[in-house]
Amino acid sequence: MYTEMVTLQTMDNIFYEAQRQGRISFYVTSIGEEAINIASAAALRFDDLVFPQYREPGVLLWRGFTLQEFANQCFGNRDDYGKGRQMPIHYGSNKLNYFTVSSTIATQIPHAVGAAYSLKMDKKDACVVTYFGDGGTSEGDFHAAINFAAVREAPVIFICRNNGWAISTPTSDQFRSDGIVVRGQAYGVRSIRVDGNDALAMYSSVQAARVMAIGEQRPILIEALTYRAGHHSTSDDSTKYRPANEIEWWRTARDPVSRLRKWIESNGWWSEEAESELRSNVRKQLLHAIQVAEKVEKPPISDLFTDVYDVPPSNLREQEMVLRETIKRYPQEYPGDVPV
Ligand SMILES: Cc1ncc(C[n+]2csc(CCOP(=O)(O)OP(=O)(O)O)c2C)c(N)n1
Ligand SMILES: [Mg+2]
Repeated sequence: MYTEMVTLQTMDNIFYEAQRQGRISFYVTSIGEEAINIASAAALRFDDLVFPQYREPGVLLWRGFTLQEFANQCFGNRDDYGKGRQMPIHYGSNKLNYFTVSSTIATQIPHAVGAAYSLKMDKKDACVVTYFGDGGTSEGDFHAAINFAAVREAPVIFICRNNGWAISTPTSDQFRSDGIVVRGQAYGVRSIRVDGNDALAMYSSVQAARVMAIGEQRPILIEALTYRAGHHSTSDDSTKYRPANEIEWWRTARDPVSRLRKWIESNGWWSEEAESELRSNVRKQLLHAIQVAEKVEKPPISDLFTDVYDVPPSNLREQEMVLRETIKRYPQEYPGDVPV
């Protein structure tokens, strides 16, 4: 768990820098939420289906998505499973039971509950896990989904990352309830509140939740208390709406990565040398992945028009024709690395 938390932290730093250098268009970090990401993933089984928001790439990392696969998606190259049709960080993997990230807040929650209900009907020994932020619980989708799960007793674990902010909106401007845990209880869903910056607590709460969700065939909510220690995304500067010393305190005194490190060190399982070797290895692998991803050709223009309709309708065919003619007429206005 510790090495994956460090990998996630390093990936965030390197991809964030790559965005700042103009090499990718957008990025979202999970800084401060590494324990929620990795420890929850570690407590699940591979057959459990994951419906993420966007600040949980660590779950995918834990399941074996390679750094090269992350880089391919962020660079939107030919090897990206989404064929470059989504913004960076919208990862997905059929193979790893990880549904593709959808930024439209909370839409994954009803999908997750529906999938959990289908697992129940099929009597599968697995559950569904869905992640969302505190902001996600301000959407109608959250309420409809959790009520459906409660009534139909669907084996789903709702993991809310209460990180205090929905972009620049603090939780005090979103709700007057005592966080999220009471919302689960109000819908008749057993609910746990946990310190999201404590990897061991996170692990044991998700492990217990999984046993209940599958064994008792019912939903359960986990509210993981944390703090979004990075900006919301690369389009945001959070020092405009919150004090820099507050961010600094969470990044240092409350950092979940160094907290777990202290514990493994005190058990004699880790050392300064192991730490620097790990960090330099991961850094090297990431820089290599970025260099490779950058050189891979972009998906062809024709991919823009596939995968929605079995037979493309006439208006779509017309759009493709117009696009191709326009590119031919103004070739200098279009990126040269996209095969036409
Ligand atoms: C339906 C919808 N409304 C608004 C947005 C714009 N938006 C993107 S992220 C976000 C905040 C979400 O906050 P939260 O769920 O707490 O997640 P966090 O970013 O803190 O991890 C908003 C309002 C959106 N993507 N979708
Ligand atoms: Mg939030």
